[in-house]
Amino acid sequence: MTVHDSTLSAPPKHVVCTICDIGCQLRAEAEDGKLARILAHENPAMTANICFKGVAAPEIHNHAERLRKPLKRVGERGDDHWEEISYRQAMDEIAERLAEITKRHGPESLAVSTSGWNTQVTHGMDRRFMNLLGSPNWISGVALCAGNTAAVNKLTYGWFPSPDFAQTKCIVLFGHNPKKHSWTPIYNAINYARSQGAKLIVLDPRVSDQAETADLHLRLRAGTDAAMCLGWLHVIIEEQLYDQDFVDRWTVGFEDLRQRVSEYPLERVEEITGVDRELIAQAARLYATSQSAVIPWTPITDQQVSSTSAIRLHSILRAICGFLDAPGGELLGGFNPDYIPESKLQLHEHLSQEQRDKQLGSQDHPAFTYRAQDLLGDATERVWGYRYADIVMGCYMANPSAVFRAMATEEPYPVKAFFVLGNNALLSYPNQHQIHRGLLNQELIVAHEIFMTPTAMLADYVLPGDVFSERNHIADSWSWSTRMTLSQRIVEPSAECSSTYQFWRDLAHRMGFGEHFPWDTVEDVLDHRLSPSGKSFSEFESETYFHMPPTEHRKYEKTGFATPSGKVELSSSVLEQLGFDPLPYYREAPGTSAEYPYAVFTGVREDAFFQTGQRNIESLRKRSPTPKVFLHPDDAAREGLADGDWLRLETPTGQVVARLAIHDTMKPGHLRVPHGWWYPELRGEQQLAGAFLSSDAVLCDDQTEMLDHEQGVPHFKGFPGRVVKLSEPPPLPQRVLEG
Ligand SMILES: Nc1nc2c(c(=O)[nH]1)N[C@H]1C(S)=C(S)[C@@H](COP(=O)(O)OP(=O)(O)OC[C@H]3O[C@@H](n4cnc5c(=O)[nH]c(N)nc54)[C@H](O)[C@@H]3O)O[C@H]1N2
Ligand SMILES: Nc1nc2c(c(=O)[nH]1)N[C@H]1C(S)=C(S)[C@@H](COP(=O)(O)OP(=O)(O)OC[C@H]3O[C@@H](n4cnc5c(=O)[nH]c(N)nc54)[C@H](O)[C@@H]3O)O[C@H]1N2
Ligand code: SF4
Ligand SMILES: [Mo]
Repeated sequence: MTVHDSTLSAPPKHVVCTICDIGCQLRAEAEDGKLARILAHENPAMTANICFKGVAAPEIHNHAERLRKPLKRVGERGDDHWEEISYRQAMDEIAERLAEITKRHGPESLAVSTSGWNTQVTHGMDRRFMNLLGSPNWISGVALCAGNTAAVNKLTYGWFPSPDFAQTKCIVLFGHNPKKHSWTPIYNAINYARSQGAKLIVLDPRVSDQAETADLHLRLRAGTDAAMCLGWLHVIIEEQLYDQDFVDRWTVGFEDLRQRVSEYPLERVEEITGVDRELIAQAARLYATSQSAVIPWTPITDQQVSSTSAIRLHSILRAICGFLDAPGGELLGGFNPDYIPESKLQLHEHLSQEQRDKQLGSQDHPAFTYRAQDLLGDATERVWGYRYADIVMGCYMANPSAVFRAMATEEPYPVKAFFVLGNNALLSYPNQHQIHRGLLNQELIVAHEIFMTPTAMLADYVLPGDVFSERNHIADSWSWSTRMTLSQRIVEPSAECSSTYQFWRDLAHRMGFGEHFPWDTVEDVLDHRLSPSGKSFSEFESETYFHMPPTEHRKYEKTGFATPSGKVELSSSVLEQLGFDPLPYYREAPGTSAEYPYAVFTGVREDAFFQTGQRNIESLRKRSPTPKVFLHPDDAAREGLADGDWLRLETPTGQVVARLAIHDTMKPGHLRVPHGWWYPELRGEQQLAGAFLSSDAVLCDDQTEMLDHEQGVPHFKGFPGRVVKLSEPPPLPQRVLEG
């Protein structure tokens, strides 16, 4: 269990917020053994503002509904009836049942699903456990967000860069819309860059907050980002706006790329994207001729049928315009030499080739699985010193849709044990009904959670997790940056709570590989991870809250790039070897029709919540009491709908209810759906607390034509749908309807 410290003190300590996965550096104060207040950091660069959710951390951490005791299911799966048991009993039983299931069905019959921030505080121990056991079937929300971007970036230049906002002269946002209460540090960084004269180009179907003040706004049709990038390249190559010297010395495949790009003249790109060709050319010129420029990571291109091409096209733009590892451009940081990365701790080398070959989805959609990423192993070792570079934990994943299919159908083999940690899996991937069938077909489900979620309600065991105010940590953004930031425990966790680290460690000891988990506590792991720096965690925490080695630019001049050719692969040798088109292209997703006339995009975060969370936090729920679907006034008028009406949104895959919000910022013909809605207050009244009523995951399909070929990620940006006015209110209690 967690080591208890009797000297917990009241003065503010440094924390890294993990309510969302951006990890703001803040300070926090405790009173009477409870988190009392979140305070701004003393470093002026980090004090600009704190988001609603961060401020609400005390309400979240001290909430009456926080899980505090391990629960064991009684009755049918999903009935939500429990008995409280001890942590020790829960772990003993889980270990025994897992051993029995994996003996019967093989180690690959265990799948694990987790997510961004919670993964980071696990120190890679989940993968370590699975690699020792022999299961390759690890999935995560990062398959749809940043993790997959990291894996696909590696195909082109062997790393996942981070933008140098502080010095940049041009920022390009492909849909990404950081706001004061959403992705707050990036919002601050953009504001700072703009105060220093940086130009802003926004590509977004609607007038987003960032679009409102942008220098150029391109209102493209949803899902057409790859075509837009091909149009930009057309201009940049034709007008010779690229960095000829870099292209000659450091790239392979430029002539093939030129050929491919010639298939996308601006007339064609205008037709696909709906954006005026002159505006496309103007934006491409502004980007390419800026002294420095960044295309920050965006989830928008992580979730389209042409995702791999779109992500690669961002990489290619960065490279040929000379912005890679350059001041104000995109920094290829590499591993922080003072901190052992998760990539090393995960022990991927322990997983046999036979088990790697069983990784679900890797045959059809290999890009972020072992099958593709292993082809980069030699180059990664040569340039970055480690064979595995699991940046953002997105580089050796199974395919989520393939895992849920195997759970539901037992094809190509049975997956019968499912562990879900810090992830509300039922609502967090496409095709929610298939996920549900998969969960119902399990012999063992373990959820590690801080609140009872619809996914946890389907578990056999629910283990209470700790939160950031209760754990020590050093965050390094999953090796995405070289920053090391301190997070200090300021209050004691409940006695029966565990960290995700502790969970894997304790399970490993029960399953016979305790020797590979020699660290008793999180602090012991932190000491180990810090060993290259010669410091212990307590020394680090007493000396600093932040450490970052000096930035060194254009390191590739000494080492080459971590790709098989050592160059930037404009034409990807890895994709070619796997039988895919080595060059980027645009593919149109199944489109709108008379029956389903709108292009639906999901996502667009709500300020009050992180993803599927916090609907039970009163101060936050007040800000957004009900789910809202957004529509342009002309479309609403044609449908005979008024602002605030309850409606049903239908797609060929499923339907949800929500209230209508009419906004002239919407692009006509498009429907915007929020992510992650369920109703904690309906627990006990509706199946799984209304998990199927308003969740975007029931709307999104994951049949082959709706998936990106190379990665198998779903198309969340522009799938066909329609709205239906409800003749009577949806099956929700009055208090929700009035919300
Ligand atoms: N259908 C659909 N799916 C999506 C998306 C979408 O728009 N639509 N978005 C995708 C994106 S961009 C992302 S980033 C992912 C996000 O996926 P997740 O990061 O899994 O997001 P959440 O839904 O917030 O689930 C996190 C869960 O962790 C719990 N939790 C919070 N803190 C802790 C902790 O400290 N310890 C433990 N053990 N648990 C904790 C919360 O209660 C919550 O239930 O989802 C992806 N999936
Ligand atoms: N408050 C709050 N903040 C959050 C989160 C949260 O849940 N709540 N989640 C965090 C996470 S994990 C993520 S991934 C980020 C996501 O946050 P963002 O990166 O900002 O992404 P979204 O909010 O999904 O959508 C951003 C914009 O993309 C536009 N868009 C929709 N479809 C397309 C398309 O096909 N192409 C283009 N170019 N644009 C399109 C939308 O109109 C919208 O304005 O937010 C993070 N910050
Ligand atoms: S943006 Fe808000 S919720 Fe996310 S880490 Fe920062 S303070 Fe926490
Ligand atoms: Mo995300």
